[in-house]
Amino acid sequence: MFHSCLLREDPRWFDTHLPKSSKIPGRIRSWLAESASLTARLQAATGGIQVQVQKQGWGRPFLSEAKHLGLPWNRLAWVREIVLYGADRPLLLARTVAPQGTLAGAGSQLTRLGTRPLGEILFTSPYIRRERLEWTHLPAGIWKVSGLSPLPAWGRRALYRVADKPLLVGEFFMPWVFTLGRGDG
Ligand code: VNL
Repeated sequence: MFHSCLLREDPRWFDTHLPKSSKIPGRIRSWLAESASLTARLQAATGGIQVQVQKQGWGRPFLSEAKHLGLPWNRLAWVREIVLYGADRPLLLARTVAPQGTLAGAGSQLTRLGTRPLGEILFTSPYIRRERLEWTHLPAGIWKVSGLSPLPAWGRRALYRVADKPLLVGEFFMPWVFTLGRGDG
């Protein structure tokens, strides 16, 4: 079984406190560091978003994901991968990985999301909080999905707790997102 329908390999993540993070331009940082809902921000900037689910079900975490989630390297986890469209363009790709134990109780909503954006749960549930945040700059050509920008892409990965159980959400931006809301999008 392969790891991802979106990515050819595990991205290289770096800590947001590293010196190189401070060199990222402000208009990009503002998205990478956003602490409120990206769903809501993209919705507001484009007037309407649609979630296209690429994969949802049991899958293989990348090694760095298994480590973050405290899973043995070969343990399957629940994986959701989506492409988010707005204004007729792909805007964001997201990969969510949850160990089986996270899907019990409050986390069981995750498996019933369908095409509703994950943000609807993440930012409305009192049981969910964000912990660690990391960033990445993906090389061109890492995508398995067609119709995306061929340029290198910025991304972020956040570890959340759902009723104290871990959930990892990686989000990758198409470059035109950084021009949204400036009148030249
Ligand atoms: C999802 C994940 C949607 C991360 C998102 O924005 C996001 C999803 C709409 O899996 O539905 O930022």
